[in-house]
Amino acid sequence: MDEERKKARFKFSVASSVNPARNEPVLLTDELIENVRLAAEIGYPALEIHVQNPETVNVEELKATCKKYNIKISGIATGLAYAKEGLCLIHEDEKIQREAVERLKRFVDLAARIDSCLLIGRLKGDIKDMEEYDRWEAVLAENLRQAADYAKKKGVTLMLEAINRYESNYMNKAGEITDFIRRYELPATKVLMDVFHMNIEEASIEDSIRKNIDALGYFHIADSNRMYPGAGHVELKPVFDALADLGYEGYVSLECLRIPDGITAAREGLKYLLEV
Ligand code: LER
Ligand code: MN
Repeated sequence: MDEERKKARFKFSVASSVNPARNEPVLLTDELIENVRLAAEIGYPALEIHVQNPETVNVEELKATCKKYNIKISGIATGLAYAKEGLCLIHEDEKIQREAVERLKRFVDLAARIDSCLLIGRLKGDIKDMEEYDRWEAVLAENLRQAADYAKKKGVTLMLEAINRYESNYMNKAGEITDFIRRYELPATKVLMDVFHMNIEEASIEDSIRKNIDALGYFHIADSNRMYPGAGHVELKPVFDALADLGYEGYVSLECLRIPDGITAAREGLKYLLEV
């Protein structure tokens, strides 16, 4: 697979989590170290890790395993801290907002040690009362700014994800995330685009990539049904052509459902991506 890695148009990665929920869109679900080995064996140059608490990660062991298998950690997804503990950057309880910011700082520490970035989606929470949109948007910006200032000092980038309307009730389009980052002048913060969400929210996935390319930092890939790319009906070739034409050099990471199973989906998805 090393030859395949070299000729790939993009740096591909695959999402993983230890013991995920049944419908969590991650493909490798063993222990962390075994997930690194599996990703390398399948042919991925990188692994995305979904982590609830960064302080539970054995960093030295992870670094040694990545070195052994010549693999990088493309990104650290933070959404489990919301799903499992309810941490949220716009929680009505300010104490929980502070806990969410502190957790993000610990995630930044981990990212700095393993030369990775943070993926932030569900931690941005839902706005309970849309009449108070401006107030909560400003709370999100101020809390993110604390994490982003800290990240900047440590050389880490925060990737803020545009998530579809059924999972998040504001900033569902990539352009809205770009606009938010610019208006609040958040340092070290970029946009995370996810084809699954874009297929629901954007008029044209390619146009949205073109318009937001300067802010784009990380890319999640799945097909229309959130199965591995090639298993649904999104026209993916124009999406990859747009990314390539615009010189995108970040990661393209498979964040898909385990159908028919995680390993098969990881293999089939990579096979498709190397050909498209
Ligand atoms: C996270 O990257 C994401 O895309 C969410 O839909 C996870 O459920
Ligand atoms: Mn995603």
